[in-house]
Amino acid sequence: AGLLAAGAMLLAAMPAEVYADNPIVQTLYTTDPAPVVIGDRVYVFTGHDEDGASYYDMRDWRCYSSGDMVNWTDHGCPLSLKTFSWAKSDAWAGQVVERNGKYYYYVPVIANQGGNSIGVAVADKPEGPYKDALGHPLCQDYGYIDPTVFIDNDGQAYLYWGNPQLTYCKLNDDMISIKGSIQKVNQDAASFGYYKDRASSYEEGPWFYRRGNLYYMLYSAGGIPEHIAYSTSSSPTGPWKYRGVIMPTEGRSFTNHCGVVDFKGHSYFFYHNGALPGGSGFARSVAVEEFCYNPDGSFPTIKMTDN
Ligand code: FUB
Repeated sequence: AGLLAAGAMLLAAMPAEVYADNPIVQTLYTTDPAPVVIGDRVYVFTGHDEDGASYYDMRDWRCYSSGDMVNWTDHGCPLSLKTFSWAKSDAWAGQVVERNGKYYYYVPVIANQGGNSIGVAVADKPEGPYKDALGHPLCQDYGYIDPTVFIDNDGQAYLYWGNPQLTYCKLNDDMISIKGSIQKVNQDAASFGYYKDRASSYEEGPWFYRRGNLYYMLYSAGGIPEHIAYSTSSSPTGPWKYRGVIMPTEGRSFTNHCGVVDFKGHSYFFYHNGALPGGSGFARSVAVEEFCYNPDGSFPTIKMTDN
């Protein structure tokens, strides 16, 4: 594997003082980070904006890992549109989860015949290569993008996704079939906030996980430009309660997209912006900030690095 694809990130001894050489990948434009801890490393799966694009031009996904949040290994391209014979474009925001020694990668794409679709690919190693697990979409409908996956303590896996309608299903233990029916989430203001003239601030990019007995739904919010907000629930399927803004709108990308992970006793918030030279809403870069949860489990406000 290539060594140090990304800029070095220096973590200071004092937890409050973090000096990050963001963006963490400085060799190409990366988007939509999905971090996951596997063994003693954190892997970050990303999208990839092609150079020189004036609209979304995204054909493959990328994988990076680190054992210390300082030195990053570039694992290259674990998955691309070519993995799915039935897909033609829009390799957007995906996420990987491990189950029983296999790695499942859920991604949104546009099918050859048109239509937002979620595909699932499987590999024996986190960095792939991944193979299409089904030979067809797991599910398909208007706005079916940005899947986030989480396996609860009782072994039940959940998949959430959607723009502008947050939607979810349970997965069977095989991780490649849907258990029961697909459900739409209630998105009133008490659940997902109110922003300007929008009925709900929820837009896209959900990131679903559990911490203690609290379930978190982080998401891109507020339309264009986006900020990151969150809601919590005592149940994996809601009802959700709006908890506020985590990362305000900033930077040169009109989208943002987050992923959160705890790694070696620290909490990290991954996101994207347009901070590399030439950066824009279609030339984005993944960055990370260390943070501490407040004692009640709420998030602090996190400021992005946009230098
Ligand atoms: O990267 C393409 C799309 O932009 C993602 O699916 C959204 O979350 C937004 O980041």
